[in-house]
Amino acid sequence: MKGIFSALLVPYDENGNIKEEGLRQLVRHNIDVCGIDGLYVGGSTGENFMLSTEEKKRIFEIVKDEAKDQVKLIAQVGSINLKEAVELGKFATALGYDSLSAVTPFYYKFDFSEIKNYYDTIIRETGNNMIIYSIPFLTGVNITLNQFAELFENEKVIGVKFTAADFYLLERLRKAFPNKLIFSGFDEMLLPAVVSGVDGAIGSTFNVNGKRAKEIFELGRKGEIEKAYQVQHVTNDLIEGILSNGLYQTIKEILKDKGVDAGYCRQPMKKLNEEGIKFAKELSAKYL
Ligand code: HMN
Repeated sequence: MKGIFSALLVPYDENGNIKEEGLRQLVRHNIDVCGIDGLYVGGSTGENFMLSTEEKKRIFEIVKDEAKDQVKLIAQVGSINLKEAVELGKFATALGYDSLSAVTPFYYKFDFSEIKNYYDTIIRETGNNMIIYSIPFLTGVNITLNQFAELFENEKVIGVKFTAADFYLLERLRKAFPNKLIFSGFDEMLLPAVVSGVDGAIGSTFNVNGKRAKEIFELGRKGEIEKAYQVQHVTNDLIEGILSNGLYQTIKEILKDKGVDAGYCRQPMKKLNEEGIKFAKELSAKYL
């Protein structure tokens, strides 16, 4: 459970339905072309929080069926409907997912005892391992070092997906919990995270830029910082372009350029206009 994990995109057709064949192609592209170590399924990148329970299940099913045991699979099952999270967790566990992950419950201001109960419930009901998904800039939920310590007391909480630029907290976590898995979540800060000792990274841009991410990860771990930064600089030129044009839409357009039927984003996310598509194709030609 270490290394570079793509936060899997999901291709949707013009009506927002899952493009099953495109999803299978994308799984293959990640494994065969990008050479990633694992897939994080059902995350923000999969547009998960806009889907029905049945759609989320279908995605878990297709991905497992296509990837088999070739790479590690993490199922993000978090939902502020705790019953749904448990149902999805049981489903993914039965399919053979290596671990679950769940976003911190958001929207309402849940207190820490409620957050802890949410994780303990999913773990108790599913029996699977759990990776806390912490992404404060989207959820507004900040977990302190002491609160992480309380969550980590449950031995089934094997780690955290840490999507934040708080390198002080990251350092404190690394020192305090050498045996828990820490995955960084911002692809543009991969190298600083690797230097801070993360075990891996989970990111959206790895769906197209997985090879460079692996290089950064491996060079960084060997202490070859200068070389690693060269790769991070090119990566960030690409990411800067992607972010300026529309994150998931642009990655999907790049994937189409590479022959993957990556479809569109689901509404309310908008489509790229002609100019945006052209720009994505230029990024694809220049960087990938
Ligand atoms: C997920 O839940 O799908 C991902 O793990 C999220 C991941 O951390 C990405 N964050 C978001 O998309 C909000 C990053 O890969 C991000 O897309 C990238 O660093 C560009 O900012």
